[in-house]
Amino acid sequence: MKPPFTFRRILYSFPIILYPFLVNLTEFLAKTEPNLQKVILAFAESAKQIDSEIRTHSTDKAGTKNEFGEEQLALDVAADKIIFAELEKSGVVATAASEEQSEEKALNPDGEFSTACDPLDGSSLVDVNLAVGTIFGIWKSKKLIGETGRGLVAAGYAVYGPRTTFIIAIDSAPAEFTLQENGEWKLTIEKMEIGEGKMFSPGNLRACAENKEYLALLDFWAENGYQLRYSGGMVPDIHQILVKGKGIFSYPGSESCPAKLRLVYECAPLAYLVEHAGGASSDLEKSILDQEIQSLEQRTVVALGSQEEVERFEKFLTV
Ligand code: AHM
Ligand code: MG
Repeated sequence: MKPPFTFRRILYSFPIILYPFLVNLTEFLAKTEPNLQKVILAFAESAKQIDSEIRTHSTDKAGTKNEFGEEQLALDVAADKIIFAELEKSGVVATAASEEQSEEKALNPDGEFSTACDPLDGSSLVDVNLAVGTIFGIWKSKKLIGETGRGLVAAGYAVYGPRTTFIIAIDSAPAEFTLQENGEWKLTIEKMEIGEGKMFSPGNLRACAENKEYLALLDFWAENGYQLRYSGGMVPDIHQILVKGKGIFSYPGSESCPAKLRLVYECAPLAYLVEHAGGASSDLEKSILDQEIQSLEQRTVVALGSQEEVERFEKFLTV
């Protein structure tokens, strides 16, 4: 079933000259609780600065490793600094965590929110000039441990591609804003919805050598006329599902190639967006949103996208 015709299609057909008349992010957030607006705008402002860094910064290694022992690019470090400076400036964030740092950072003792982010997801794709992104989740609590994705009050991401876009869901279907030359974010998709459709983004194919169930599912997709769309960046891959309104992203594991995506920085925020668009998420037992955050390093098997495809993922991989 295709997602219903929505206002978003009308926006797509707008000539670029009419963009100045479209709603901007600040106007869109007018009815959102003021302090939550501040956090969202801090991430939106960070995205603008990160976008500019990506366009001009070198892709050199920083000579440091993150919490997970992965080599950091100077860009990873720069993106992380930008976000923490903006969150601190917002004055309403109690605790912030980032994939690039080992511990949660206390920002403002009176703050009412906790945030988690992956400042530059897919940064190894920057040198080949593929799209990358920033992922974030916002909880109304002073800490992240013990929370689940159900406690998110908003989540979003930015995509740095041929265009720079900012996607946000605040207890409603995600909306897309596009960065204009004057620095404004203009609403370009009002409501993103996921229906059913034959498109797949299969991560971690290396796991197939041991995970024969995953191999069988890939065979199913290949033999049944599915369109392969995989970029190597989780953000553009999920964005594609949200914009096209169909498909699945999967990243299971095997003994020697375990699932590597992180619950708090990547999977929970993206599951929130996908589920608010009418899609589903799974860790093979339950919705990603029901998984408790026990540590910031927690990794999880993940499938996100069309409900029927996520069910199929569970059916094939549950043995
Ligand atoms: P990163 O946070 O270190 O950039 O890794 C996350 C990325 C995702 O964007 C992408 O889906 C995945 O890693 C690809 O993984 P693989 O290295 O298995 O291709
Ligand atoms: Mg990442």
